[in-house]
Amino acid sequence: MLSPSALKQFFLPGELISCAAHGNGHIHDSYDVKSSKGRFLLQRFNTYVFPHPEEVMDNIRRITDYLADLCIRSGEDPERRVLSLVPTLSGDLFARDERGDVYRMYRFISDCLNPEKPESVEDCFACGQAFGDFQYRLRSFPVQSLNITIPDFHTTPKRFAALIKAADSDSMDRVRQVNPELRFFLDCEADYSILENAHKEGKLPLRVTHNDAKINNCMLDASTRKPLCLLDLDTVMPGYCINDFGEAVRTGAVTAAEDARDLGNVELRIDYYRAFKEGFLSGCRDILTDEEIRLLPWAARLMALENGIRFLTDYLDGDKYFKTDYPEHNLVRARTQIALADSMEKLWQDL
Ligand code: GN1
Ligand code: MG
Repeated sequence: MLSPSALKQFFLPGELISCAAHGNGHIHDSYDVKSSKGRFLLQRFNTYVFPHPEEVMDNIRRITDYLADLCIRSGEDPERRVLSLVPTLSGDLFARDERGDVYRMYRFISDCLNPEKPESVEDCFACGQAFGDFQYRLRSFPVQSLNITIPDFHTTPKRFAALIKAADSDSMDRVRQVNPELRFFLDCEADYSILENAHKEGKLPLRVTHNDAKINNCMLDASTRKPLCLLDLDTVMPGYCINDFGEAVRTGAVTAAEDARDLGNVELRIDYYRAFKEGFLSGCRDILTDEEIRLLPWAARLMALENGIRFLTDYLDGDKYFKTDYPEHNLVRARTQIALADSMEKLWQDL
């Protein structure tokens, strides 16, 4: 529930017209705020997932300032190309209400869309290019200066260890329902360290990584469907940039929704995969190493496996992390990721 005092704390231009629930993210609660002077996104920030909002907001402020500055210097419109925060009346980047809940506000970008599913290979190319271009633009940003807002966010072996721990404690008495899924993730264990090992061998650099590169976090221009800007910068941290490619593929190059129940329909679309890859490589220009390019299919497979592991872990823990619409929602999501990882394995030679 949105607290009435939250909105009043922000520097909202114009008179308030309406405020309504918005979007389908798994983490924050979002509200579409309309005023006589424009449209804004108010979010109640999930402090269970991000215990240090000031660090998240500090990363976002520094990244958006840096990107906006690049736009100004190259003659692009920063208001359309970069997310922008609306400060509070006291000039802060987030507010707390009387319950201690945290809120922050963004300006809506006009005449654009963020697809839940691509409509064409051109959409896939555009989204891949947007995530690649993010890499390119931030290639000289001091990556080590970013706050680590969720440690080991994409360290897949640690995600797997958390699953085993949740299964061992079995606090909700759910393990007996998920034996085939646990078996599947146990059988894949050898794969989880592939990116970690490449990093330890010095072949996979840490870069400024978006880390939540779902296709619906990519804004396209509504008329040209060309890339405009990336949304949801909460998890921008040092990481392996190919995970952004992998996450875009996991959410965009697939025939079914993330929580589809009919697993027969869950497949990787190879034409979409190729378009994401071409787009990502073109956006990155020449900055990727040979090893990064070689590991692109692995990143896609690992993002499917890792998200499946995280959904199953949360199911065993009692659905504390991801928002759910019904009791087995996280289990259904985990099964979809297993089906997708399976489909990738069948298509491995083509990837
Ligand atoms: C969460 O809320 P959303 O949809 O942006 C999650 C991602 C997962 C995704 C699965 C901070 O993202 O890591 O991949 O759900 N974000 C966080 O759909 O955990
Ligand atoms: Mg998110």
